[in-house]
Amino acid sequence: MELTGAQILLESLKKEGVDSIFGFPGGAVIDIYDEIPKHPEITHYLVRHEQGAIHAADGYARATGKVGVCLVTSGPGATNTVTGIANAYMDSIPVVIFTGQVPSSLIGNDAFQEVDIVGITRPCTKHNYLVKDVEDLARVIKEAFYLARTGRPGPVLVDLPKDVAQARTEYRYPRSCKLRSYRPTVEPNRKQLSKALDLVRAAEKPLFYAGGGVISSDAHAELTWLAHNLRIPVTTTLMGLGAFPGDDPLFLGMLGMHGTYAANRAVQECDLLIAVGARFDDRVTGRVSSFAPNAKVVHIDVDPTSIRKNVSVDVPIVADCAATLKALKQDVAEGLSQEGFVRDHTPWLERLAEWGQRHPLTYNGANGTIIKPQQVVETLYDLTGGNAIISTEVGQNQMWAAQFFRYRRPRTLLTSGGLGTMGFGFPAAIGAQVAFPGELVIDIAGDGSIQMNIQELATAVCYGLPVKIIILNNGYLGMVRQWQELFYARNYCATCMDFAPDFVKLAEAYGASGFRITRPEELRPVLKEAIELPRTVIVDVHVAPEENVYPMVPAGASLNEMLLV
Ligand SMILES: Cc1ncc(C[n+]2csc(CCOP(=O)(O)OP(=O)(O)O)c2C)c(N)n1
Repeated sequence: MELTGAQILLESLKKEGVDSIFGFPGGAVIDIYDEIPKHPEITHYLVRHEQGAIHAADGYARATGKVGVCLVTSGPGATNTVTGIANAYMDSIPVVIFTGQVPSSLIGNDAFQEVDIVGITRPCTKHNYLVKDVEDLARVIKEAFYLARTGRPGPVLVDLPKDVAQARTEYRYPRSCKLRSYRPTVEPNRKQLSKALDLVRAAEKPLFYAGGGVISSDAHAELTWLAHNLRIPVTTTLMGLGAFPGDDPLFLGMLGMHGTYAANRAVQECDLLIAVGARFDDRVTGRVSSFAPNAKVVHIDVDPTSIRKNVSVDVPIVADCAATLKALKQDVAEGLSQEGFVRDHTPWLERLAEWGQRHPLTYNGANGTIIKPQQVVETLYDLTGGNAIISTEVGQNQMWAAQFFRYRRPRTLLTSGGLGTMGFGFPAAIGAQVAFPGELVIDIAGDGSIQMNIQELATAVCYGLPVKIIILNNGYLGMVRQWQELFYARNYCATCMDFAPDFVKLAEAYGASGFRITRPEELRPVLKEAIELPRTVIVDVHVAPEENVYPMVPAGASLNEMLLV
């Protein structure tokens, strides 16, 4: 049967198992919107700004492991998604973005709402397409989903001119993709694997350094098994939180700029660093020349270009993290029956425990009149027992959410790691809540960041999504203020948010519920009430204005040059 491009799109989404689309309409996509109501198996969520749509699709993908889908119109609709596309790209999140385009005959004519979105997003998509012929559409959609979810996942954009959406052709959805130049390596090379195993067996002070790749490849169970059976401690990146149980005695906490003392010391002292699905970015390494100075480095990553990009590696393994750790697990399981298969790591583990006890994550406690932001996160952890999906904005709120909440399961922390996008957390929480209506989803926010996509309150309320926004309101763009305090002689230029809306009234104006907390004794009961309320809620918590995030490795310093509380 012949279908239009718009019908082909919807049919293909159905074939891909898509149940939710986050989008915003316009002239160039009106034919597609005309089809959506005919597909009750797909729910379209109308956001209030296209940046909200892409972050919601991204949050949906992070929380589920499935591909998130976003649909916007041409021109400003498309450009409004660019930050979110770059955000997904930096964190390797699978999303497919459909953008409308002006009719083919007008492309390049300076037409109304025309923009070269394929050109604009070339550096921040894994791949992108301009569909010129309706005959290509089904194949392109198949490829887009395949590319987004395989290898190193990432965003793929499909630009659809209006005439292509209207044109008709015979519909047949391809069963598989034939992409000659794209063949991600999944299985590890046996020789490299056995070299890595030799290093593991010889190491006295080994350390796992796990990144977001462990989560995206579903390798957490293997990582946990290996760490437990080999007695190797684990540190993770921000993106890797949840890849290993946050309450496990072998877990050292996050490493890097705001990492724990024990994790950073461990990196500097270890004799073997096994990096899994991590990319050695500068927030993790500090000064690269003095990063892990005593360690042999094994690097497991599906993306060959990320290996040796920032640090030198002794044993590179280009493969899927889960496949590699599975293979390693098999070898280790056979070996463990032999006496002395690996060295005894007890002295190393004792040393790490001592470091952890000497400098735990801490803060100068509340004095009875002022609420500490860390205390808010701790209380949330306590009240939820850790059973929540947490998203964050960017800044101090993000670091405290990383440090003081423990993530026991993968996909329970949704945070903008690579791009550091203020305004990400709330729409991402919406995406996660759409995917998991029964779960508690909390956005830990700053008073600055939350104002960047606050309009999505309408989306949350309209679809009955009971997302909780907990604002750590310090009256500042806190993280920048912290840098100004520490490194720019307290010149607080443009970081004081001396005007903020009344967040309680704002919540109410949108039909959500609002609470304000100003005294420590209110913290627990009000947070509890807010969590239990089955509605969209904002809690505006007034916290110590000039609290800093510690430990802190100053930019460009080495990981053992930490500022402590
Ligand atoms: C879109 C965007 N603009 C600017 C920045 C730079 N930046 C990083 S943290 C930060 C302050 C965030 O303030 P707030 O949301 O109030 O959180 P806090 O640090 O106080 O917890 C800024 C401005 C950013 N990360 N993203």
